Amino acid sequence: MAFDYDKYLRTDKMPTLWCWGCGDGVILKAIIRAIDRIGWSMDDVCVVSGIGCSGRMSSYIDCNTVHTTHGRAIAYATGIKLANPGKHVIVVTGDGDGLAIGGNHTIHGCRRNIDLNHILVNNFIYGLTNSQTSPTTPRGFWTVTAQYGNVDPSFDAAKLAIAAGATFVGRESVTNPEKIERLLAKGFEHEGYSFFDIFSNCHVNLGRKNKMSEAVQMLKWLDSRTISKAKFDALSEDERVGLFPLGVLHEDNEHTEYTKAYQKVIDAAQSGEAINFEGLR
Ligand SMILES: Cc1ncc(C[n+]2csc(CCOP(=O)(O)OP(=O)(O)O)c2C)c(N)n1
Repeated sequence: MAFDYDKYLRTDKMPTLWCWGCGDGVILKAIIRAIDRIGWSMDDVCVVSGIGCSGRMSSYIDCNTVHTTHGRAIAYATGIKLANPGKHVIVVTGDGDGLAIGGNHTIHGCRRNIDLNHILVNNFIYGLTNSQTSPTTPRGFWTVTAQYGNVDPSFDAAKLAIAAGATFVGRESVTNPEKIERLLAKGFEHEGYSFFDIFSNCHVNLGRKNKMSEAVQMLKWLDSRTISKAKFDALSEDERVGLFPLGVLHEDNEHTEYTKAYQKVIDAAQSGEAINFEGLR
């Protein structure tokens, strides 16, 4: 039987505002299937997003949603999670939203290891505002702010999240929707900061100016840059250049989740006794 997406969607908001063939729709459906797979009640889920094409994600999912300001989704989500530790918070940002203007918030969310599920829709460009360079734009690509070709080195968002302290980090690409679903389901169930670097296609505002104006051309390009973690690990340093491993890249169940740690502050404030830091990792 076909999957009943309508059960989870604000159907009155359809069709979406995304361009035809945009990877954001693939990610939206994968989020819904991952929630369904693990059986979360939509009353217990809050989707928080920033501003950008990807920021529209919160408009379409029928649960508690907050469409916040550019670069600040993690700050809102942190407040929501601290006030409601028993609820499930999913944050959706773009690569500009989550790594440029909001890069600061992303690294500190990771450092705290707060139980947020951060989906970075990585389309390598500022999509909504028509093609400005983002922190993940590959070298040499034309953007409206790098008209001779982008000279900046780019971030590996997953490496950044791991280094900053996220305790679940994975990457998938819209060329394999089912793998995104499985990765999300695994990370959603992880207690701590789960960071998902999801490669997506923006053939309209990135591809068009870089000889990939069709969605399929961009999807082939995504496939040419990605490889399973197992295969990646078997490559030499030189062979790894320009390739991004897919799958679960990092998982650590040792470190204390932030709302659990923060409960000690609440207990201390209520009892008047000093915080007992024992047991915190
Ligand atoms: C404070 C602030 N600065 C700039 C903007 C303009 N702005 C809106 S979305 C965006 C970038 C979107 O790119 P990205 O986050 O990569 O998301 P995408 O649209 O590609 O999904 C910018 C610069 C804004 N809305 N608010």
